[in-house]
Amino acid sequence: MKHTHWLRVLLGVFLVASAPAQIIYSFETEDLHGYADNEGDGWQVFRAQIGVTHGEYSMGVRWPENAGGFRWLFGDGNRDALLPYLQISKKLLLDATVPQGRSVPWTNMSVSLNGPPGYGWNQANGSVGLPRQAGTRTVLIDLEALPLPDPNVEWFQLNLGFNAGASHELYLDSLRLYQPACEMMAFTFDNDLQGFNIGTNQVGITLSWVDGKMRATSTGGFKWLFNGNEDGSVPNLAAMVRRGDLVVMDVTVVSAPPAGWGNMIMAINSPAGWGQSDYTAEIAQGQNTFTRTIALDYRGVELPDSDTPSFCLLNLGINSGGSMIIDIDNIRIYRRAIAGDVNCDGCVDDADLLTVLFEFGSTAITPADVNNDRVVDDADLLTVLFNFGQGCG
Ligand SMILES: [Ca+2]
Ligand SMILES: [Ca+2]
Ligand SMILES: [Ca+2]
Repeated sequence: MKHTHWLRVLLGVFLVASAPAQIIYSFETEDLHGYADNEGDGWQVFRAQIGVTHGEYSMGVRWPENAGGFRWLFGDGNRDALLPYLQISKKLLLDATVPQGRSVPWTNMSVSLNGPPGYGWNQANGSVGLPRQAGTRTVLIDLEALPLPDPNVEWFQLNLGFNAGASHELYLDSLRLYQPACEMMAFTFDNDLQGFNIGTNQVGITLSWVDGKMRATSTGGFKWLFNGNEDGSVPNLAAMVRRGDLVVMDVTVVSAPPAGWGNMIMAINSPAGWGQSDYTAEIAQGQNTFTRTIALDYRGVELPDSDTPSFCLLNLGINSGGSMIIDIDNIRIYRRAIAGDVNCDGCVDDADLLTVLFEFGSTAITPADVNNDRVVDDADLLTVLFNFGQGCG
């Protein structure tokens, strides 16, 4: 008996080797947490094995043939599967994969929380950019501005509204909590613009330092916010971007573009080349002014091959339908997950081991539950031990 138990534990360690913790929805069940339905409108929502980043399945979403457009997918309303997570964090991450051969001009997602009368329909301001081209990208869903219901509410849903400018196909997995512990802070704009400028040939854009933030005032269209000359920028930026996947920042829409849309891309410029990301984040929508955290996934771009290249710059490209003013603050790099790195400091060591030991037996939602099965036990301990030393030194 004991033998098979340990064998199962060991297999578990290998299966979850790169799983990030604190996953809300993994899309393993047939009903996909309620999102699976078929109303005969040409949309297909199905359990799939493409773009799997946790477990064995993902959720496939296919737009009707030859048509873009918008559709809501409603969650199953299982309060206890959702609310305890949002009580910890209202910032979420979701992996979204576009299969080979697909691309669309634009695509994004609206998000709402929904409960019984008294709570009702609460929709986040603005939309979240989704990947347009083949590959897996992680998107950040910021629901901080939305209230949570009374914990005893009868049902509680997270609804996702998918939109695209042409027929699209996406595979979603690992809806999980954003972990502030994984942030490496790069630009806080405490005293100045930290090297950001508009270059010499651009017109219709100004940058200014306002109250510890970087303010971009654009007349509209596409503009670069350059991160200085080759000797500029943050000294340890290269080391950070080499250990991360996402650039995260707080964006305030001070004055919304009259045409109702604004978005952002990025490029990491180093001796390795101009590494421009193919992911587009939405930053403004409608006539609303609001603040939220956005993320730009830069997987796939050329990164410097050492922590101390001669230069490493983070350039941001903003685009809007007409004049727009935004404030940018707290640009940080979100660390890539290392299996067993419970405290997300980039190294699997005693601190991670001690956290698992101190929380042993806990059934709480905690990073110490490395394999995300809602109990901290020997499987989590073994993952830490098997990966001991990873990322250190
Ligand atoms: Ca899954
Ligand atoms: Ca650690
Ligand atoms: Ca566990």
